[in-house]
Amino acid sequence: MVGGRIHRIAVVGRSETGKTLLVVALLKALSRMRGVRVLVNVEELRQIRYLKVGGARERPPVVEEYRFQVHKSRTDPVVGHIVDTPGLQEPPGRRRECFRAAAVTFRALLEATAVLYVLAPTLHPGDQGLNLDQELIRYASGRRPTLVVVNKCDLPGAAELVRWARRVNRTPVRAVSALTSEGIAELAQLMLQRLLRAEV
Ligand SMILES: Nc1nc2c(ncn2[C@@H]2O[C@H](COP(=O)(O)OP(=O)(O)O)[C@@H](O)[C@H]2O)c(=O)[nH]1
Ligand SMILES: [Mg+2]
Repeated sequence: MVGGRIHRIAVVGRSETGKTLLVVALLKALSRMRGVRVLVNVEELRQIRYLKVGGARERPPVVEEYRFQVHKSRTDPVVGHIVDTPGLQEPPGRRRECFRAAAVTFRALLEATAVLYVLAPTLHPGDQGLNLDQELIRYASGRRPTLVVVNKCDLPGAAELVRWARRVNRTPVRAVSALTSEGIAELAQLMLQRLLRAEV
């Protein structure tokens, strides 16, 4: 194991940016990579997609962790956990649930060894919430390797959001679509390189 520890990659961002669908897409991409073993099977991924994508507000805010191993050699697998967070909910519907979701998300952020920060073009420059995103990206990237992901690149406004994200922070920014899989294989590879420092 590199450094003998488990790598915890927290997937953080506002609700409805597609974090859960992105986690499913990344796990699928990882499972197709040689030397990577994902401890969630295709049927379970289907279930996660069916049960957990969309409608976040109806569920109790908890984190879900998915494990994978990168085998650079037989004897020293790198162990990674992808931590799907409930996210920062808005607009505040049920306040209690929102605060709980935020608390759970912040705890995952604090415990993470690396961060995938997810934005989506349903948010847009000028949107007040982007100030919070920017603060959180700055906070995360000052302490641990961080990648900014602009999800939903199949929707209009993604290119503008990528330009905004590149202007306001120094971490790498990647545009992907968890829905169409565009950019997902490359993101999975980059995640192993930059967040785990484990190339396969
Ligand atoms: N068009 C499009 N929709 C997406 C994409 N990723 C997720 N979604 C949709 O966005 C909504 C929220 O997704 P979800 O994964 O639950 O977001 P989360 O709250 O951040 O976990 C769902 O309706 C998804 O189908 C994408 O890449 N493109
Ligand atoms: Mg979710």
